[in-house]
Amino acid sequence: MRARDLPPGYPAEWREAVSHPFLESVRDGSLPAGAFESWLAQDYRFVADLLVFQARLLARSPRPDQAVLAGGLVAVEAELGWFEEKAGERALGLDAPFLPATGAYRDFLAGLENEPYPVAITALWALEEVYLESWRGAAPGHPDYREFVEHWTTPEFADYVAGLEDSADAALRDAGEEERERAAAAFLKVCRLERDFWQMAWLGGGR
Ligand code: MP5
Repeated sequence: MRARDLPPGYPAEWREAVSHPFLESVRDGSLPAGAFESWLAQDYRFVADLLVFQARLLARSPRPDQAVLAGGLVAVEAELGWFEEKAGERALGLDAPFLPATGAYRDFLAGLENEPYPVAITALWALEEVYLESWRGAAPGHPDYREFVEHWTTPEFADYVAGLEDSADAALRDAGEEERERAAAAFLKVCRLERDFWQMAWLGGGR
């Protein structure tokens, strides 16, 4: 099993993770302001949790994966600063309480710490691949949101996701059957959490 076989293996779940009215309205500018604000604040919470997850994953990663994971960790910390800056420019608050979909994602990331490495690295690749694909689908994006589309569609971000894919592939190659099954289950769970996250943000806009 290779990481790239997972999306075509679960086409309906993948489609729901990477396409949503939220993203369509980022593209055409019809996004209700409340939906964007809700997404921004909840994603800031998510990224803070992701940083903790990645730090712990780095600590147990094999030597060949350390460069990509250490680079990713630095990027995620910088991303928190970027969120703070963007929220400040728009006078939006980032201190919203955790909504259920964000809390469910937090629990999932925490649970991955007890999963074998191949499962956790596959999940990390999957959630980054979802963002790459989702924001590519929203490109070029309405001017109000273009910098967000650009943030997750740069060649550098695509290279990072490709690096994670290589790490996931190497781990899955050495994994046993049960670990591979758990990795596929984690992929599926990421798809559902991502779908729920878009939906949560969308409903935050009062839809
Ligand atoms: C990512 C994200 C990508 N920011 N939010 C969700 C809900 N899923 C995935 O992570 P990153 O660190 O922003 O590339």
